[in-house]
Amino acid sequence: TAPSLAVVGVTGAVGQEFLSVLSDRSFPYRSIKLLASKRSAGKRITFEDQSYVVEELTPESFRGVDIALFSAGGSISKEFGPVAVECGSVVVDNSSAFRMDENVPLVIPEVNPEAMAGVKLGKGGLIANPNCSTIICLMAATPLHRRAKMTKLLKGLAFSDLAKVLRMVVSTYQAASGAGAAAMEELEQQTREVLEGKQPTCKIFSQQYAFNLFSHNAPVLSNGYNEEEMKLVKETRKIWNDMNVKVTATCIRVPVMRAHAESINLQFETPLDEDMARDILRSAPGVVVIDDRNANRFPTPLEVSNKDDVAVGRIRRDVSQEENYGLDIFVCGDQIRKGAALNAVQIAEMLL
Ligand code: 2RA
Repeated sequence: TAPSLAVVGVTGAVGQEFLSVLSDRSFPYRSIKLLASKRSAGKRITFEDQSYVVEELTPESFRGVDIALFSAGGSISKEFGPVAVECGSVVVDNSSAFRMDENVPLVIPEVNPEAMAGVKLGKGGLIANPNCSTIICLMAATPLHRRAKMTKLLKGLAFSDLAKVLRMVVSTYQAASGAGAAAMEELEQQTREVLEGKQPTCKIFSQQYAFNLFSHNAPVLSNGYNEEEMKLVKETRKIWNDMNVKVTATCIRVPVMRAHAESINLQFETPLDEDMARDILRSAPGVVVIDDRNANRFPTPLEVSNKDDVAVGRIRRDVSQEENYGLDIFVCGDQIRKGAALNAVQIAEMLL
């Protein structure tokens, strides 16, 4: 029988996208519970032509729930995730609460589905959704990291010649949606205010966002990186199961509504030329290549917004590195969809 579902944080940007994605993909369910804070309880939401009343999240909410999709912040996940697992639910958590827990799989279905092999419906379990900038980055970088090995094997080179990414340098250009619906509203409001010559209203961010950009608003750590950058470093190593890969990142918040853009530089263990890279990306799941040099047409946030696929372009050999040992690419992906809700629903689909 179809699973019973619960969506925790249903009134947020990702919560709403969970519903859109579940419907778009005709996810099978026998019942669905829409859960949110006391403040949102009582609201009515129409989902698939049915009217539902949002219920207040309580420890009893998960009785009889097979799959619970969480996107209500780390503290809610920490408080209610284990309660849901105790009730026998499988939790797919979009927060950062459990991502680095060694017992919790951190999964991008197109990248490391094997990581969640131990989680079964009916037994209870917890799977973490990676951070949006990690998902968008690895959707493009992994096929190159992994398929580079296949390429070598296809050419019959020795197993020991296997290629892999030794070092990845990522610069992100992150959309307002990553800071929530209120940040998207603030960007829109500030843009109007600035155009009308008014003082911009700054509530979510401490500085003007419209016609500006700034270092990501996540707290800065003692090593000078912010939490968003260290998520990319740590989550990549966990997802690739490679504690030696060198990753560094600079995460920037830019005045774009809901799609992240990322410039990625890759250094390989053995050569991978740009034509091979382009071919690999063309056949990579969940990836579309937009790489038209003559027309100067490459991925843009607007073009990927509300779409499932991550777009890759600017595929070129890194001229600062030895012949074909380095590659530069530019990636755009919808932060709310593939960066959060779609990835989580795809994880849920793997439980069916
Ligand atoms: C951001 N990655 O874009 C965060 C949201 N999860 O700020």
